[in-house]
Amino acid sequence: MSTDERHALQGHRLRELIDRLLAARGLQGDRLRAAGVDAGGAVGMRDLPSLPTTTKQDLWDAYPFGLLAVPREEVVAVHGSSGTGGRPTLVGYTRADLDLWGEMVARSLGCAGATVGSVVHNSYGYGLFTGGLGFHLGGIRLGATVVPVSSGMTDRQLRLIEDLRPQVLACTPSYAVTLGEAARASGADTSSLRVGIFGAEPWSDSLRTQLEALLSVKALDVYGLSEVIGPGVATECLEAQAGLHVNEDHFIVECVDPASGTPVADGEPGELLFTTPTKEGLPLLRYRTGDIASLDRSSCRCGRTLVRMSKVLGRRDDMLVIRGVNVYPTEVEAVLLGHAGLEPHYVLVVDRRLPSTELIVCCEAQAGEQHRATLVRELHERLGLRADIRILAPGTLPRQEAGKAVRVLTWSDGPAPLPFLDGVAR
Ligand code: DLL
Repeated sequence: MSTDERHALQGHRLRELIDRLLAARGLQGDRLRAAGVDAGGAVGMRDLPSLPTTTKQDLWDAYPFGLLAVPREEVVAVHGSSGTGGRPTLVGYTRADLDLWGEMVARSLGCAGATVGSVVHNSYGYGLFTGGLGFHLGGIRLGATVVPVSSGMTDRQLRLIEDLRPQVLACTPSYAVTLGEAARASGADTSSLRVGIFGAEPWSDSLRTQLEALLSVKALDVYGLSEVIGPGVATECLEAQAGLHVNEDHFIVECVDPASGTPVADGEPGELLFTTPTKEGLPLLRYRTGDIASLDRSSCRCGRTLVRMSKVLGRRDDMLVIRGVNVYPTEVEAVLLGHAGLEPHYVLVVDRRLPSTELIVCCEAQAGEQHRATLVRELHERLGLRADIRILAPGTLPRQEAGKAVRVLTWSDGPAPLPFLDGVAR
């Protein structure tokens, strides 16, 4: 679709959404009225930046079903995330929402070159989390063969990969490392795999290089969040692997300065906001994701005209402030894993036992000491960061079997968060 055509479609859908929100008489409708909007017809795409926003706090305040725009009986499934900072975030899906979700994830799989008959090994967790069931619906919608293996039990996963010979692996990047290393250790044959669709947590291009080598696949990034729909909001294409195409006919994206909320220029990092004009159960107006990325409207070599978002740098609240230097964990990851000889495992420990915060970077390598001086220099040169580097023997750090990787631990007082740090003095 041309960008002009899509812009017209977005405007039309936005007006319909506003009418639905006003009619539902909930929080979002009230905010629209308070902002002087009492009919969708009066609003165009250019007015979007001045419309009210929605936040995760609004979802928590209205927990569990307060923000629904349809009667509760029309909700046919509930998904969400357990969340780190509070109550679970729950989202109700109508039958039409599930259809839309399936179509969006089918597009993600299409971005990865999957087609009717492709075998998709789906190791995203099944349950409340949207990863497993999202790829399940998407694979079925596409007409692929889904292997609903969910996360964990890595030996069984390898057996299924050997037996069913999937071309597509869908899982978190951290689980892809676990699976790849287990295959390498056991000699399991994963040679049928062509492409991995990895998302649900931030990961760097350095990890991409390592994963592509470990699993002999093209590694693509897929982004999404339960509040918007789950996976299928945006996906990298196989052709360019350069930015994630946002399905903006259904998810209108904006990028704003996280502090002021004003739009940032294309190419500048900012917080992503999504409006979901075609969702029924829990449609959202200008939802503030907290995720930091930039937008790119240049044309892509794959031919898709959809705007691309960069890889997510991190969440607004994940930024580390180490003695005045602001860094996202993915920036540290990019330096560490870009360094030949380091294993794709690391944990950042923010040591807050004294007023001046220190960063302890724990990573793994054979013959570790030879890497220390270069890592110290690269972290300082590229990020301005001075860190205490601990290079450990391979296998020391905890491995990811299920859920999202925990890359950052805080040490405020008491025992060390990782046993090998006991006795580290400040
Ligand atoms: O993580 C949905 C998903 C499942 C996406 C499977 C991709 C694959 P939630 O559990 O609600 O939903 O978590 C959403 O995870 O706001 C981001 O902070 C982060 N996130 C999701 N995908 C990516 C990604 C799913 N590709 C939150 N890169 C989002 C970086 C991501 N962060």
